[in-house]
Amino acid sequence: MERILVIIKPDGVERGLIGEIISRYEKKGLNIVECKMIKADREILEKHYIEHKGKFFYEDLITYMMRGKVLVMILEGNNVIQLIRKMHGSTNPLDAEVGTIRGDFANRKTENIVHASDSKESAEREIAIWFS
Ligand code: FUP
Repeated sequence: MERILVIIKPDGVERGLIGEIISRYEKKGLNIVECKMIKADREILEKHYIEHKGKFFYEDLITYMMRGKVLVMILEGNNVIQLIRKMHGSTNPLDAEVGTIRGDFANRKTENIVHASDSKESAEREIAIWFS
């Protein structure tokens, strides 16, 4: 059984999109097996976004992720990583297809509503960070 870490980012929470997003996962038949709402601190975000450290958008990304609460979830199921990433759409909202979460609700790259692990390895790494 495959697992994935999903985060509804501060803009998703602020804009009242939690219900809409979770409803999409449920309608798709995906299983939420863990869920918590927290205000992430710099330490956890630095671990989470280690691959982006030093990039031009890194500081803006960390500041944005700390500005409000996030909803962190683990979902489980067959091919759940591919399914969720398809439902979220491309990182850049200009490329995200209408019908995807980012395609429907995001209009800029940094504030793009949701995060999802991109591989089995990153899912296990991220789950260990957020649910240790
Ligand atoms: P994703 O896997 O779609 O979450 O995207 P990445 O891991 O490539 O990027 C992580 C986050 O960094 C994105 F959600 C938004 C932010 N980012 C920018 O702000 N600018 C960029 O050019 C690339 C990523």
